[in-house]
Amino acid sequence: MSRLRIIDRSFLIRISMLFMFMAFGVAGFAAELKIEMTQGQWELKPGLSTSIWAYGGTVPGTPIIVRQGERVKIEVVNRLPAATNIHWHGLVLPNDQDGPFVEIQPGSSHTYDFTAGASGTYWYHPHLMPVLPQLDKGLYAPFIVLAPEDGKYSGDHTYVLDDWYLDARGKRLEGVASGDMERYGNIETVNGKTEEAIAPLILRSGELHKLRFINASTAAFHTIAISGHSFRVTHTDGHALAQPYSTDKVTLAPGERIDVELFASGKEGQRFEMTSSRRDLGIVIPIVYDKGSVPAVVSPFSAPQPRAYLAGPPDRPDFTLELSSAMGMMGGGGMMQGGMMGGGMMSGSSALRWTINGKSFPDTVPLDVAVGKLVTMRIYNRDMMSMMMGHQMDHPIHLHGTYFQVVSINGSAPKGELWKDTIPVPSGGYVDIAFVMTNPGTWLLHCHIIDHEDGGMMTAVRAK
Ligand SMILES: [Cu+2]
Repeated sequence: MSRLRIIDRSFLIRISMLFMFMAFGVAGFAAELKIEMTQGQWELKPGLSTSIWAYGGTVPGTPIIVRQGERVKIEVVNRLPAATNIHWHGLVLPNDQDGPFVEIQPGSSHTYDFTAGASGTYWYHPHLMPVLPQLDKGLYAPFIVLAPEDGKYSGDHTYVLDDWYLDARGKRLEGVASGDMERYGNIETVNGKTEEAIAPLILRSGELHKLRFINASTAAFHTIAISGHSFRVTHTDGHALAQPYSTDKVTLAPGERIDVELFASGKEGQRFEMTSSRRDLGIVIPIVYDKGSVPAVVSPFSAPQPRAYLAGPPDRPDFTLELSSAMGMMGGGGMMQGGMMGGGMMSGSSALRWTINGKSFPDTVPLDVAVGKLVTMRIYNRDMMSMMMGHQMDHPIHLHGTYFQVVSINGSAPKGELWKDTIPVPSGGYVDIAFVMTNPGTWLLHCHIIDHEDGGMMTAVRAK
């Protein structure tokens, strides 16, 4: 088991990342990177450590920061006691680089080799079923593709949100908490730290900072509010908004990312904070004003040209999916090792399974689409059983292989074009999405609440 001195190692990784970026971070050149997946210990705050699986020994794991159009070669070495793989969430890649169908056995390595396309905030995590026991132990990290304008901000900060289900000494608790149907934590972290261990954001009056929020939780939605300021939301899931908007809080479903601008309107010596709506679980990011001020930095963000596939909900979508749940045996093998075991979900030999059009993966019916052709899809969240059990929830649906336009939420078009790769389908409601698969292959569409994904709420999209 790797028990390296995490802080020193983390520092070295960040320095070597910086060197890598300086040496290779130029369009046309390749970024080469080696990531070891190891077991270890991680300090969430002084006096509270827990066992982790991690990319490069840290939580979040080694951040990958490249530029648009840059070739990326990543050798991943599996020093974990289980087979695993990496999915590059949100990146549009050739099918064999996407991850889910790769298996990296313990002791072996695998090299991913692809070109980073559109700029944006992405992330990476395991995608070998069951996903929950791996992602939940800390296997996640940011993947940032820089846009030219990103360098014009006073600072560029990534905040990866997560939750942990631990006892008072930091030991992982198994299954789900009493009364829960998913694995929710009792401690929440930002960038692997909770409470007083969270680093403050240092601002100077007049600066304009870019903040990138990533929700790496397996089930928890996170709402982060800011005091004394507003966020200007510029990107969702890495895609620039046609109509950026201001708000004092943002909510992210599992898998989602939101980029905001933060204008430092405060004064030297003032203090503010960004807090979770579940503040008592530990996420409070102090905002501290440093000495002095700078001339007000103007936003380098410019809204993209319109590129909508559709103006409103389609009359007859190509595909209609209904998200639900059912009691009964899972299809396929090995699916029940996920979050539902040991959490009171088992009832004799049957269990709650999560379904798309009445079936659980791998028995779901694959969706056949043509490469380069527009596909319209309506996704209903009609989970009557969960509603009857007082368990209404949105299902954040993630599509691999491309991104999609959100055409409607409950029949209403969003204000301005909205492009995403993960969309919460509201409880009792529906969303319309439209997309074009640009690369052939078998891709996955699934709920990013990992208990639901492992429990069968997933289907294949076969692009030919
Ligand atoms: Cu779900």
